[in-house]
Amino acid sequence: MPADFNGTWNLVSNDNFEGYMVALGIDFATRKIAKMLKPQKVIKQEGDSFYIHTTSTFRDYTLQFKIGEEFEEDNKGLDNRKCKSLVTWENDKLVCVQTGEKKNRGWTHWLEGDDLHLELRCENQVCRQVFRRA
Ligand code: ECB
Repeated sequence: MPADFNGTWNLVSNDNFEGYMVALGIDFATRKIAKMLKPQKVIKQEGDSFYIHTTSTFRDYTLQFKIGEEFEEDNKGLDNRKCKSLVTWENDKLVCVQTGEKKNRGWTHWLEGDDLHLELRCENQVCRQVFRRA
């Protein structure tokens, strides 16, 4: 049985989001707003199909994918760069590699008790977010 990420999750901590956004080239004004946000994630997982909806008072982002199937990601409303994304299981972690203009770009999700962890990577920056079950 793979890990079950289904549910609604609220951000409780966000370490080095600033560094991650700088690495993505997000402008100062947008970063100032973005780092105040407390996004919520709704995750729907059915077999190998995932729907991850990240919402905030400023911008929303929706991602749908199947494990092991590469897809084009547009990062609309984020940095707006296109990349090729591939999500796979590494034990109970969900690992996404985002191949494109930015080196070492990707993210990893895993569960720890009632918490959902998300590590966001770009170039030499790592942002660590923790979400708690709503
Ligand atoms: C959508 C809420 C955050 C909106 C931030 C707005 C502007 C900042 C621009 C770029 C920063 C880059 C990423 C924002 C961080 C989180 C958004 C979703 C990250 C993501 O790809 O999550 C994955 C894994 O849950 C699903 O897409």
